[in-house]
Amino acid sequence: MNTQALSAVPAAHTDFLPLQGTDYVEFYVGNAKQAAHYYITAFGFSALAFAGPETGMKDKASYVVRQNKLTFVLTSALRPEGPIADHVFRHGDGVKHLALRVDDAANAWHQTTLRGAQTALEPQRQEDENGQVVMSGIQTYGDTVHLFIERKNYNGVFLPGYRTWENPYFRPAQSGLLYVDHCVGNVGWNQMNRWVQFYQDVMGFRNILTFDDSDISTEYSALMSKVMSNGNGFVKFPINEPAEGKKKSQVEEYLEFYGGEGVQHVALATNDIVATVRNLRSRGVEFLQVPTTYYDDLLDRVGQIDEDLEPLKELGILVDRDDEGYLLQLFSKPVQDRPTVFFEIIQRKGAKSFGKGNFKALFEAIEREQEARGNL
Ligand code: TYF
Ligand code: FE
Repeated sequence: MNTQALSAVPAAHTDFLPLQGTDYVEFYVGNAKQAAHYYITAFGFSALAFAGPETGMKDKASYVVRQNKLTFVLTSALRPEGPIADHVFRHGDGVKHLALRVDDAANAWHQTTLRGAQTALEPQRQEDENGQVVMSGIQTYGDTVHLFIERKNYNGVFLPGYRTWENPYFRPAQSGLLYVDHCVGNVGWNQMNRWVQFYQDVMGFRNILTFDDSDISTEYSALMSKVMSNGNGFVKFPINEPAEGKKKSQVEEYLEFYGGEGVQHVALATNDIVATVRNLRSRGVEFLQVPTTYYDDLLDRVGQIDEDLEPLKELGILVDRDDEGYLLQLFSKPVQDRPTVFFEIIQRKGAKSFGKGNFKALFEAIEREQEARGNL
């Protein structure tokens, strides 16, 4: 084939929803002031911005914290009625918005609603002296919403309506967390394929990995999982559904305590997991424990790795290998009293997979926690 013929072939497809990555994750919580303090103190985020009555928002308070490319928003209702109070009453603390950065938020909304998305926010322009932001939103699983954020014409601290927030007397060091690697949703019985279809048809994502019951033994906390990725791979959303097993599925436990479908974990990337986990642990973040026997045959399973085995063992860090490299990961305990949302800390060294080789050890650890809660 000559170049002329090649250039005459129209592009196979263009991405109708180009995403630049995760813009922010917004949690609806019972006490945003204290939750923000936790992410600063325990996770090493920095205070960035605030919105509330003092900035003209009468019904809510939002605290924005940032660490490198990671932005979390902690939002609480100020009154007993309203959508934020209702969300927290039903779900406890949880993720409301997975906000995605786009170049054109009106177009993102048009493209996705055209393909069947339910609207959560019609394209809306917000302005202040720092420029303008366009936002729109669509519903995903449960009460979770994807916001599309267009901020190319904005240079304010976060969004219009927010002002800079910081405490000069309290600036804990960061912990080395860099960006959102992936966000996992737990959906209801037999709902995984419905949501896979949604991400395919409505958002133009592809299914890049599938874990079924042959990967995830029903001996253990049973689930099925499919990983959905957008075109450039910047946004990855695995979807879990419960599976029938010998014991109660961890996904079922989540659905029961969350009061429906929602975000199960957010995976946070680091490029030095030993330092980051050591730091987080010393600041009070609690992680799942695997038995030290996990490390007995680790190097036989994953081969040569750059890290010393001792610190990995001391910190309980898990390792898995795929065709392209390896990854190191560790999972926190749930970060609220309900056994719902938790965090994953992940360092990728070439691997693009999700730690399938750790499922057995991980799910046994989760199962021990479920057992201690009386939910098995
Ligand atoms: O995101 C993933 O797919 C991996 C594996 O409760 C995983 O982190 C799946 C389910 C779960 C914890 C981790
Ligand atoms: Fe994960």
